[in-house]
Amino acid sequence: MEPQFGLKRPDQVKAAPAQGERVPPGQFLSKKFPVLTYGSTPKVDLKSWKIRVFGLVEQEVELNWDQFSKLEWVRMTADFHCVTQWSSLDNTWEGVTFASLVGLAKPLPQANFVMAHCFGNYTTNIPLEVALDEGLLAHRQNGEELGRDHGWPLRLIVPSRYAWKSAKWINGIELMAEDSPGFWEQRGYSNSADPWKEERFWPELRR
Ligand SMILES: Nc1nc2c(c(=O)[nH]1)N[C@H]1C(S)=C(S)[C@@H](COP(=O)(O)O)O[C@H]1N2
Ligand SMILES: [Mo]
Repeated sequence: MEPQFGLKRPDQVKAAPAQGERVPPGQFLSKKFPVLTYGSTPKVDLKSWKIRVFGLVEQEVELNWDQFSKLEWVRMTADFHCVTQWSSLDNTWEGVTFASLVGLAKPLPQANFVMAHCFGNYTTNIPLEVALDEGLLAHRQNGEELGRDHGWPLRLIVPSRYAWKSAKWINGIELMAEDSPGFWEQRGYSNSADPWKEERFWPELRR
């Protein structure tokens, strides 16, 4: 008989990574990938879809889906941590790196922060360095196109931050000199949002 529930013999669990190494403090592992959206899922049409890189750039860039899909595509595997305490490990995302799209616009030296803009008017802010280092504009997750509720056709993925920084239905990338809070950041969520430091709310404002 198989042991009930998660009980496993020690030799069966040995190969699994220690949970503490993969799951940040206060988070629980989820096998599912729940939908977390403030408001409703925007209706997006690929025929009229555009993404714009603007603000502190040498040259504003606007691409339609056809042009975007001709950029270099890459694959990245990363964990996903929602501030509501679920974490989903080892998601494979496919798309274009933030760095290759934003590179086309040539950021000016004064650009230090990014505001991601979305269909439906959600926004979130990220340091430019972080976005350039790890940001991916993803169209596919685990081998399939994103579901409509998960940001189709394009979402940002920023693995090192709580998932509200991973803007769904992204359609604009604004480069800014000064930091400025996005939707949840204006409503008391942490600006830096590092799950390993449990930066859930806004201690940085109280300091
Ligand atoms: N445009 C937009 N992006 C968003 C959100 C949102 O409400 N609107 N929610 C954020 C939050 S809080 C999380 S946890 C993730 C959830 O992504 P999922 O719905 O694909 O699981 O998307 C983030 N990106
Ligand atoms: Mo979230």
